[in-house]
Amino acid sequence: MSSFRFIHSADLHLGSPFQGLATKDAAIAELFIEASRKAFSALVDQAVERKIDFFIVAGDVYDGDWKDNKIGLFFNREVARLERAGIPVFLLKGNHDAESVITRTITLPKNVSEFPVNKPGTFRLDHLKVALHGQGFAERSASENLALAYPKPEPGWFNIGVLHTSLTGREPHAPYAPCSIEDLRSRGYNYWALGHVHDFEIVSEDPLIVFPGNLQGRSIREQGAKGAVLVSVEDGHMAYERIITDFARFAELAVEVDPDDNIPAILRRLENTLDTTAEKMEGRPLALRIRLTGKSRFRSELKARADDFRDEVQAACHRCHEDIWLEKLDVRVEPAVNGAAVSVDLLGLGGLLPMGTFSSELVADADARIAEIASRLPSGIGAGDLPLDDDAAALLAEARDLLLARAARA
Ligand SMILES: [Mn+2]
Repeated sequence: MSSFRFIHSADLHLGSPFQGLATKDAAIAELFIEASRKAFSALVDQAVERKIDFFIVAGDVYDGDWKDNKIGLFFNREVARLERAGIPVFLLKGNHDAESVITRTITLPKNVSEFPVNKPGTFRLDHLKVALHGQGFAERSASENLALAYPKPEPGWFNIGVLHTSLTGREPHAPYAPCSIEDLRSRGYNYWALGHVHDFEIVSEDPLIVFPGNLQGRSIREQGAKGAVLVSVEDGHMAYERIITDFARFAELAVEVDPDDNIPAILRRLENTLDTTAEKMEGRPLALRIRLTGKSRFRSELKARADDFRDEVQAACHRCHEDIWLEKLDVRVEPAVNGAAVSVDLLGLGGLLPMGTFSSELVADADARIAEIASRLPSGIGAGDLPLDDDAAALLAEARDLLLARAARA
């Protein structure tokens, strides 16, 4: 067998909507919006610099249908750089850029080969003795086990299966092209280049079955370092390394407050905890979700002054590092004493608001309203299990507490 190197990437999601930061700073928002494209450009730079032999994208190049040709022009420009470097590119359509989903086209350079969507196809690199097998998605959802129909391996060659799948299920990813590790193993290939799951995962070492994850985190659901995988094959022996490509990062931090912490004390406590967060950034801007937990005597003050408090938390982040941006402040503190109930009784609101657990009718009604809102959100945002990041009961509790805190101040 010959020696060669290739890059396995997936889930570029070019054109993905940006899911927001607490900051209203347009320049910072732009930096996060641009990050997905910059991540792909950085990966192309690496491919050219390291003189790899071929490049795989295992589905979801695009996040959805293009609203104009801008994203197609961008992709063409980048893969044309690979063509000028003599690097072939193999594309597979995933659920987000299935044949039926993308209605516009831009002619791509000749180095780009795309797997068929109606049956599995094979591309051969004769000089390397490498065969790539794959089938893309015709429709947004693929419920059949595509892997089982993949062809027999080319004997004596290095065989790669390219597939967009969630295997036997990877929450919260939709269960498309379901298959087991045994199904993949049964094909007798050397490497499985998977896509669809956005976290990096080595599913199996023999054969090597890999999810590279996406190139850039796009929301708080996609935390930590993101990138692709570089695979080196020397006389049949495989080695892999991650190439980290993200330009901005998402992280979460939970801080437990003390019941007697007033607002300045909470901010000091937060600042002390934030010191370790800077390590997660590795030179990148960080979108940080901060969750405050525990009990507090100052809870109603926190709720009533939510906007000012959020800005104070952002300021505390910037005192630790100029590039820590608050993605969301999630205040989950419980009252240290039952202060809220006292103020309710004073105003005579006690009978109007449900104070304990909410009735199932109320939760069902809230769920229906959330589903209605989620369906109107731009593509992708409402697709998760919890489109508004919390379940209906938590959102109802938040609304009730906000009302009570405002009433207490009135
Ligand atoms: Mn996908």
